[in-house]
Amino acid sequence: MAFGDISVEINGQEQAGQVKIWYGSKTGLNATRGMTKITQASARIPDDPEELDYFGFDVAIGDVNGNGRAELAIGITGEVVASKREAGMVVVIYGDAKGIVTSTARIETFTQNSSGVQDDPETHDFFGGSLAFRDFDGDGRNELQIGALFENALQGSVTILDGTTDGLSGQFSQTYTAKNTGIGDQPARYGLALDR
Ligand SMILES: [Ca+2]
Ligand SMILES: [Ca+2]
Ligand SMILES: [Ca+2]
Ligand SMILES: [Ca+2]
Repeated sequence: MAFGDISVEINGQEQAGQVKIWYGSKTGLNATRGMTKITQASARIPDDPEELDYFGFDVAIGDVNGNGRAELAIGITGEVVASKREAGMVVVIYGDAKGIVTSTARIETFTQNSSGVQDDPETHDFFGGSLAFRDFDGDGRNELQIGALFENALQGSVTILDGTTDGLSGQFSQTYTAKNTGIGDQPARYGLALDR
């Protein structure tokens, strides 16, 4: 189970945000293992905690490479990308036998500058504002849906990255917007709620 908490002050930076992870056990939450906290100050997590980063604005858990270990995706909607304020970024931490351990895990970041992700980082895109894993093609590996809530004057967009044996791939990614799905040119905030 993972929870995002964006109201927390990290290293003196207000609303930098953090994510708390509790592991399960046969009898409920694993109290022995306790809670793990992840922030942008954690080992090997890209960038730093900054004011209004909103790290953990949304979180999602799913297995993208089909190895039986869950990955953790974290939205950082307030992150500055290419000098654009609140363009937003997503961090994916791959799960392994130890769980989600940032000091050793494979870690990837996605922005609208990443290959296969349509559009460009712009001010107030809020990329990563909604996240969900779902196996759309039924191959046993989850695709990751990423909402950019305020893309194009609040119209919103959703990008889907393919789950492969090598992890998430932008190669066959698709981006849907309010416009190209027939909702039209209006502030629909397309992608605000994703089917999990
Ligand atoms: Ca940051
Ligand atoms: Ca996995
Ligand atoms: Ca954009
Ligand atoms: Ca799949």
